[in-house]
Amino acid sequence: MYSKTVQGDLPTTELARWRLKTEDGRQTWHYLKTDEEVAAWPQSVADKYHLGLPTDLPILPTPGTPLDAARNGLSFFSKLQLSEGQWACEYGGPMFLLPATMIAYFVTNSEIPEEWRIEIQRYLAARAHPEDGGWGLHIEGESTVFGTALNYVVLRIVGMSPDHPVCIRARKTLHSLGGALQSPLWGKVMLSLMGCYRWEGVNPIPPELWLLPNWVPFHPWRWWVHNRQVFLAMSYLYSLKKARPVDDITIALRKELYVESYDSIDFSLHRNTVAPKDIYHPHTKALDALNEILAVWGKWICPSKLQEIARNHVYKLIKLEDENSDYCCLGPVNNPLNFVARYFTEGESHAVNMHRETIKDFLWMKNEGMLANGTDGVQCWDTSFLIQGVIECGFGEDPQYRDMLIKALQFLDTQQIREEPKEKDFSYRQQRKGAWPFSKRAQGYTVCDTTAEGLKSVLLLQDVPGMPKLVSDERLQDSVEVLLTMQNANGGFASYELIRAGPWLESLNAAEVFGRIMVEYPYPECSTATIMGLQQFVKTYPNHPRRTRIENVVGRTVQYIKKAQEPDGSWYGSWGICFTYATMFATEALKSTGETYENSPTMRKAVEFLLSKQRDDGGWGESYKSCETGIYTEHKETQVVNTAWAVIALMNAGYKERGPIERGIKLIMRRQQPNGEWLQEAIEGVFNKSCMISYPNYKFTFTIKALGIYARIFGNEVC
Ligand code: LAN
Repeated sequence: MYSKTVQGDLPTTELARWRLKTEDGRQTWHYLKTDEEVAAWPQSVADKYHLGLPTDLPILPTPGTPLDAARNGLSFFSKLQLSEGQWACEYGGPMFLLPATMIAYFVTNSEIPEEWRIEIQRYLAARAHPEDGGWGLHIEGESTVFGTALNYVVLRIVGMSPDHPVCIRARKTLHSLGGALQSPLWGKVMLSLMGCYRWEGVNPIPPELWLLPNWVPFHPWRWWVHNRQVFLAMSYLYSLKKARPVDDITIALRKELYVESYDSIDFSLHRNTVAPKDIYHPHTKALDALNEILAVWGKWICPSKLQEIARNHVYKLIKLEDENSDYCCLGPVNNPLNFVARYFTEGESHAVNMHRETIKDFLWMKNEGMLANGTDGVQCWDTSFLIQGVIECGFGEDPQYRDMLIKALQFLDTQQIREEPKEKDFSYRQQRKGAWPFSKRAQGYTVCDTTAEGLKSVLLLQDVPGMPKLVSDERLQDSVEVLLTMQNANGGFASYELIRAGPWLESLNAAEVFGRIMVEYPYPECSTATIMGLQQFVKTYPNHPRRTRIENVVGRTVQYIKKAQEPDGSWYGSWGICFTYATMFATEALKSTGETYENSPTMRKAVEFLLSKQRDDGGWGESYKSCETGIYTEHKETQVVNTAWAVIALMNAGYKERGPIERGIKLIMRRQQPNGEWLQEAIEGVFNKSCMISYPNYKFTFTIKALGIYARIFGNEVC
């Protein structure tokens, strides 16, 4: 990750006054203004750690064995557990989320607190590209118009002067890229809401598409849920064509963002004007043709009555999304867009106030300042991995970890989703009763692998002698039922829903900056996690009536995973970077049905792939470029997280040669700090092929897991 750049004379808040609050899984940062408040609410170790303040955690005895190292890691990581039992962390990386949240705040006349203003300026200054001062799609990417134009707008919204060196550099880069006219679609929409672009320069996003009969192969209900929910809100806003009233700041921004004079631009000619640097997925001819047809349709043909019917229909779906997620929404793009949609329609209202609040669930404070997370947290996901790591180490019954584990179990108990969404079928939702979300219960979305990891972790913990049984058989069964609804015809599992249309729909991908965004795909990672959860259930309930069905599901999944193997023996990872991530999962699935290095050509190839990528220092290191290009690309440094994934994969394969595995383990041990922590290295995660996202807790959870598995298989020693 980039190191800090010169920040000019930016003020800062007092980091010692920030606190992370957790209420039923909802995590929000608070700035304490008075000394009384500070005295009444002391800063926790987790607060300090996340803010980059000294934690003063003790230096631990130098670990002599892998399990000593795991214990040291846990000694540190356990201090970061929040009071409700979960782990939190920064979940940044994407650089278009803070703009979505702040533009929504601005457009809806919401007051942006002073401490946010200060810290957002600091964050954007710290994360400006060290060479040109712009921003990219994500923190490690090159500057683009999308990143630079929108974050420039954020800086101005939060009060930075256009004459500040950070703005001057960013503007220069923006202009050298062609200015805001070159924004991709989502940028054009956000700028239009601001009144800094014109709706006639936005390609059609017609709400009428929602009125098509469901059998139509490209109906939006078939789209990947993230793209669908963003499209839903955008189609409504596009149809309203409203913007924030023009004032001094709009007039100033219109001058600053463009190379040409704003009033001279004929926006209708620039629907397809996008900077080459921004394009990951170029328009297909089919999309261009469709856009032209829809532009004529919208302008000349579509009766206004039909437009109104479509708008009302879409608005109903928007309201359902709000209500089914307690106004948190699926993510940090559709929440702010729904917020604006509701504000434009209802003015000040309960819904608008709720959005004003829930935007806070996405904001994160750290030493560099304030940013927007990719979700409303990583609560259930990271908590599940920590539990599994501890169990792998054989520490389940260790009294030292008892309280920590009970709290973790309590957290998962409270965060399981307990009921179906309102108007489930009308709003095209996947079954969710029994699911564990990625973040918190209120968000309300099932994901197959977050459910499965939650299920597996609860089963493992409740199996530990003396642990309370908090989640009943019935509720565990509910989660199994959710998983069983999610297998696709080819045997694989996708993310949130069943696959509802083929990859051909990608030819209508209008987002320009992302790949694989139109539909669900089967993923080896999600598929593995799902069957591991199901198999754990069968272990706990060997005589359960679902057993045969589960065995059948597992068999079909493993067939899918085998087919998904790349010719070099790896698997392409869609959610972590990259081949090492997916190979860890895929080998676990194969192992679960008895395949090993000795008896399976698939496993052997996987092992050969992994061994071929091990570096001289014993580690593995993959660059995010692997995700973009689909070709294994070395990071210039080896990475603790990639190394943990790779050694876990080799151990999954039952590879008997201790040497390469031990060298990886030794690297993990060498990189551990005297207080038990591992330091942040390169970014770990990805989505939609092109956008990277941080998973800072992986450097704890997967290292600990790797150390535990190693000790179990090879004995608790390294030479
Ligand atoms: C996530 C985070 C978790 C991730 C896993 C559980 C790891 C994965 O196995 C399944 C997919 C899922 C749930 C996932 C999907 C896409 C998300 C929500 C994200 C990568 C975090 C942020 C991203 C979201 C799409 C960001 C907003 C951007 C848009 C394009 C709308």
